[in-house]
Amino acid sequence: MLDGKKILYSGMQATGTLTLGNYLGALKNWVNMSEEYECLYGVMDLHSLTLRQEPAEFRKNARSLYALYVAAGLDPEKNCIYYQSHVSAHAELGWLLNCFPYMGELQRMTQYKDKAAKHAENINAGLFTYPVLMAADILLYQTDVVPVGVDQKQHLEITRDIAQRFNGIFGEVFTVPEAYIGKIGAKIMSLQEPERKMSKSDENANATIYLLDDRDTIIRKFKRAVTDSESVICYREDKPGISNLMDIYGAVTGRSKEEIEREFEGQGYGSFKLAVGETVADELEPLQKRYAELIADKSYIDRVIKANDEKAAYYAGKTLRKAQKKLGLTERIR
Ligand code: ATP
Ligand code: LTN
Repeated sequence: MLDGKKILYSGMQATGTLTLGNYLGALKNWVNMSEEYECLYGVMDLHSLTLRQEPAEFRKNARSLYALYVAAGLDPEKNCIYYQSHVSAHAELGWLLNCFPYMGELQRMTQYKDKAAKHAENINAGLFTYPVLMAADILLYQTDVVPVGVDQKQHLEITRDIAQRFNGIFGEVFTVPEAYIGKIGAKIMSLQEPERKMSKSDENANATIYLLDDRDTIIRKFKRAVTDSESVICYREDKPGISNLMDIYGAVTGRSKEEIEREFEGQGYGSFKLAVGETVADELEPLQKRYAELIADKSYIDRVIKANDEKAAYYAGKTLRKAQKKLGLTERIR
């Protein structure tokens, strides 16, 4: 516990451009929770290396991610927003923790199975031990709560298992964290194949709303969203397209399914899709303006990155040293 508040930790990979799924499943919740907790948010650039990155573009994406966190409403002077790769304790604790989970446990991870199937030409060891580095991220800061989309639930469970296994052998070193998964928006689906998750890496650009898409593009993508042949707006399992649009609308406006059904009773899909498109465009407009200002203000971003890197390194170093000592590694002579 820092300053009497509980600790919140989360992050995203610094790959590609953020989507509406990342925003509604994670980022928006981070902003809503940021007052109540002492918060740390990482730009997870080490995790991004499990897929090949083009160096110049990768560096730009990482910076863009940092600016998007801030543009979405996270204050870098109140919250610790930093680069994972700037705090070497992540890689160090990652190694120590690698010696705790069993191969079979990591083999069960669905993200690993999905990514291995998608990138059969590059199933590297980093892809396999990805969840262990994620556990290190979280455990370094004695985190109480980790807000993520539902796809990360399994990684949180293995983080808890690793923490409990370590604590069970060596005494209380790590706080055992809880996942926080929002009630709405935890799984935004593709606009073109609503049975699949909306993803940054989708090849069909119409399937995904990017946070930096302009208003016309957003409205056009919603107009083209795949739905069904009925024309009633209601939330049902056999209507994944409409249910997804209702989730999106509900996550942005805070309205319940029943309220949305009532609001659009008797109206066709065309006007519903337009309303969702306009609502999303309105929600993203201030974020986009702020983003453009931030990206142009190099010295401000550089200053907050530096201050926060140092702050993160300080807290992480404490936990790392505690873990090293408990494991019996010889302490450095100072
Ligand atoms: P990719 O799809 O390319 O693997 P990603 O979009 O899942 O990447 P991550 O960095 O892995 O991006 O995820 C960042 C955060 O956004 C995580 O908390 C994740 O749970 C959440 N998230 C990602 N996609 C969605 C989605 N479609 N709906 C809700 N939350 C999501
Ligand atoms: N695996 C996460 C990104 C991530 C993360 C973390 C999230 C890396 N380390 C620590 C929360 C806490 C993902 O969203 N794909």
